[in-house]
Amino acid sequence: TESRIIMDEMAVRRALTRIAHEIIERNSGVEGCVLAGIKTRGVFLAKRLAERLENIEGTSIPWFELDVTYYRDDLPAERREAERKDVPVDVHNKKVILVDDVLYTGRTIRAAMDALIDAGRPESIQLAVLVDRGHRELPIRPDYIGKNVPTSKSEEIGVLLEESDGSDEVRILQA
Ligand code: 3GP
Ligand code: 5GP
Ligand code: MG
Repeated sequence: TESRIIMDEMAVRRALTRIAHEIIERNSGVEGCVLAGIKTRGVFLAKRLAERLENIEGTSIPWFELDVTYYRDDLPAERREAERKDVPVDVHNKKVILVDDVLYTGRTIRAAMDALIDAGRPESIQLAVLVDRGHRELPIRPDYIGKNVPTSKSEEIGVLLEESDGSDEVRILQA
């Protein structure tokens, strides 16, 4: 399979730094903001954004891991029930910023919004993604985007992060 690097370590780092500044500008600071990292790699990105926001603003910002398996519309009911996890942070009246590595159909984000709304009533929900690869199947759009990568449906975005893969790199893979 063919593959090509579209973001190297510096590009990933700069994108996250830019997004941190955009979050601060959009929200006039970070008061009342909470980051929710979606399952595997979104969690590492949320943690990194929280560190940047804290460095820039000088106040700590809560972040937590969100597992949306229970809320997906494409799993059998008995499997979903087993996967139900609690949201560990009070999201009521908070500005919750969802963080994921790749945005594709939008179904994961829809599920994440369900999980949050079940857990409380956020003041608002925003979305930050490292890569937007297009092909939405729902009316969902990100507020903060690391890189827009137009793809065909047969292509895939490979995301490597230091925490899980030993280095930072984003590739486009032709299946
Ligand atoms: P992540 O660890 O980068 O978040 O579930 C294991 C991985 O597979 C997760 O990646 C998840 O986002 C990813 N994944 C789940 N559904 C799809 C899909 O439809 N397409 C692709 N390419 N990856 C998916
Ligand atoms: P969705 O289709 O719901 O937007 O994406 C489903 C999940 O799969 C999300 O967590 C998203 O990050 C991940 N995903 C979708 N497409 C890709 C891809 O091409 N590469 C990677 N690494 N993850 C993807
Ligand atoms: Mg993901």
